[in-house]
Amino acid sequence: MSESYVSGASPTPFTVPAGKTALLVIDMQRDFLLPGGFGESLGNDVNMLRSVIEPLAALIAAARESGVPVIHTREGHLPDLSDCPPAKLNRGMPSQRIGDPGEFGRILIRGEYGHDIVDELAPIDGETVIDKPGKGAFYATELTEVLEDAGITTLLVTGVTTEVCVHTTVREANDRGYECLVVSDCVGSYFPEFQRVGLDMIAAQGGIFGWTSPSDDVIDALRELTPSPALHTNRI
Ligand code: TIU
Repeated sequence: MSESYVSGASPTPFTVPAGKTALLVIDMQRDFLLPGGFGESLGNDVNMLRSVIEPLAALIAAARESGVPVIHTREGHLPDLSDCPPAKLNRGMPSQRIGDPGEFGRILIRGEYGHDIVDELAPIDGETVIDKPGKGAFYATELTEVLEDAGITTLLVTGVTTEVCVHTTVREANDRGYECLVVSDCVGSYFPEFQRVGLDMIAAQGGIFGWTSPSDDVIDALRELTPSPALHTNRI
């Protein structure tokens, strides 16, 4: 099928066009998901995010099976912090700041163990990994070029955290003309009320920022796409 539908999506059914859809996996990094990383240094209970891993692993597997490219992002900075504005470095009252030595290397620094993606969701050969210094995946990255080169119009958005990097990215994507569906059980927040309201805000007002749906319905739609042999190798 050249397109399929997430029929139960809010606020309306969502079209998944074959060859024009990518799965975006935002910041599923050890520093946010494991104790001892940046998320915990900000005072958060990282266990709140771990429920995302299992459904997201299943969704990533379905995307790969359907020939839908998977694009991963990682939030982090150069070792000399030249890409980290003081406003970000000094914000809040973290027990450890970006660049400080943590349990998994220097916190949110590219190349460190904690900066990389959790083992369960590790990118496979050929998948794009976007390193981003900000909360949004479009700011100061090559994401626009990657999507344009691959002819992507539609994003299935997952990752952490719902109200910070997922929201910022979906808002950036909207202003650039992308259709976004946020997969409700594949995004996570340290705050249950932010999770609920963050998802509601996407689909409110007739889908002001896009659509939401649980992953089961998205996986059903992905399975209805018939991957051509070309699409199977269409990793970006
Ligand atoms: N603190 C928080 O909720 N999130 C971040 O700092 N980064 C992302 O969301 N990736």
